Amino acid sequence: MRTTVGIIGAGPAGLLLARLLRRAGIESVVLESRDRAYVERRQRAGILEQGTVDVLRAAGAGERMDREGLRHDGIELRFDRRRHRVDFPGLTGGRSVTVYAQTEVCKDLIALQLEEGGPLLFEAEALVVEGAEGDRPRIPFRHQGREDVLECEYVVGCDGFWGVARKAFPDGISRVFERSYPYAWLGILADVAPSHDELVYARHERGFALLSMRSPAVSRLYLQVPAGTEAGQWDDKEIWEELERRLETDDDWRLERGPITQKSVTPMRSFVHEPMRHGRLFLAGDAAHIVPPTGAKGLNLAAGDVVTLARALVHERETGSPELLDAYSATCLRRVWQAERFSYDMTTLLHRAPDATPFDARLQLARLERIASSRAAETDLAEAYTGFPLA
Ligand code: RFL
Ligand code: PHB
Repeated sequence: MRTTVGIIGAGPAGLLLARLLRRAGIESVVLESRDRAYVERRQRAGILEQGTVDVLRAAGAGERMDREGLRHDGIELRFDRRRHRVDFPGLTGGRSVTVYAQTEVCKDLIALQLEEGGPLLFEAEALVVEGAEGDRPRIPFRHQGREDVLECEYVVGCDGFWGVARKAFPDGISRVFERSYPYAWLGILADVAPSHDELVYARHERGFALLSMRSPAVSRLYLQVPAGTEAGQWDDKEIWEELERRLETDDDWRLERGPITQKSVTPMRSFVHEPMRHGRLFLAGDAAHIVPPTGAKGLNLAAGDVVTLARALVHERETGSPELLDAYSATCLRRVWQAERFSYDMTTLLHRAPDATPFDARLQLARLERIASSRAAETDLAEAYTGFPLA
C-alpha cells in the first residue's frame, strides 16, 4: 500500500488530520488498532475551546456539534462551601467553550472519513515506523491478522501515549519532561440532568470534585481518588455521598442523583516529548504530550497540532518550501507548554496532595481567593481555559 501521509491512530488527532488533508487534496491512510465501536465509545474529553469548534466547523464536521453542543459562558469555582462564577466572554472579549463529547467528535469524523475520505482501517495495528530519516518512510502493520506495509512520504504518529511512533525517535534525539501525581480521577456517567448549568470545579479538604455533563439528560462527574484506585472499590452510593460532601455549599444548591451507567479511573500525568518531529516522522496529540485533565486541554492541544501540521504540509505542497514543516515542533511546543503550565496550576490549585500540610491548604485558599477578588487573576484563568489562539 502507498499513500502521501500515513497516519497512525484514529483518535481526534488522526481523524481531524485526515479530514483537513482531504479538504486540501492531500491523500492519506489512517491505521487504527482498535475496532470502530471501541473508538466511538471510549469516554474522555468533554470541553472544546472556541478555536477547536471553529476548526471542526471549517472542516465541514460541525453540523451535529452546532445542533447538540452546549455553549458555556463560564465555570464555577467552589471552595469553603462558597461559589464563584468565572464569566468567560466578559473577561476575554467574547470567548466561550462548548460541551460536546470527544466520543461525538470522533463519531462525526469517522462517518465523514468513511463516506468521503481516504482509507481508514480499523483493527490495523502499526508495528513500527521505519526509515523516518530517509525519503520513503514505511509502516509495517497487521490488519485483521494479516501483515502488510504502508509506504508514505510522511508518517504522523497520532497514536496516543502508548503508541509506537514515539519509539522511532533515536535515544540521542528524544528529551522527555514528565511528572506524575499521587492521585487519579474516578469518573462516572449518570442518567440524571446536570445539577448545575455550567461546570463546577470544587476544592475540598477531602479532595477535588468536578461536575460536568454530556447532555441536558446525562451528567459526567469526577472525584479525586488515590493513585492506583480501581473503579470497583467504590460502590454507587459511596460515590454520590462523596460527591455531595465535596460539592456542598452554604446555600440551597442540591446534587441530584441518578443511575450510574459507567465508571472508570484515569491516572494523572504531565508529559512532553521534544522534539515533535524527526525527519519525515511527526508526532501529534497525546503521542507527544499529556496534560492532567483539570484544564480540559488534551483534545484541544491535539487539534492545535494537526491544524499546524496540515497547514505546513499544504504550504510545502504549494510552494515547495519546507519552512513550516521545519518550524512544526517549535510552533506546537510553545502552545503545549502554555497548556502544561495551566493544567498544572489548575491541578495543584484544586487537588489535595496526600502529604499536604496546613500551610499548603491555606495557600490554595489564598490562590482561589485571589482569583475570586482580582479581575487580573480571573482574566488569566479565563484566557487560558477558553484557549490560546491557534498558531
Ligand atoms: P487518542 O485519543 O489516545 O488516540 C490515539 C489512537 O491511536 C490508536 N493507536 C494505534 N493505532 C494503530 N497502531 C498502533 N500501534 C496504535 N497505538 C495506538 C489508539 O487506539 C487510539 O485510537 O489520542 P489523540 O488523538 O492524540 O487525542 C487526545 C485526546 O484523546 C486526549 O488528549 C483527551 O481525551 C484528554 N482529555 C480532555 N481533553 C480536552 O481537551 N478536554 C477535556 O475535557 C478532557 N477531558 C481527557 C479528559 C482525558 C481523559 N482521560 C480518560 C485520559 C477527561 C479524561 C477522563
Ligand atoms: C469532562 O466533561 O469529561 C471534563 C470536563 C472538564 C475537564 C475534564 C473533563 O476539565
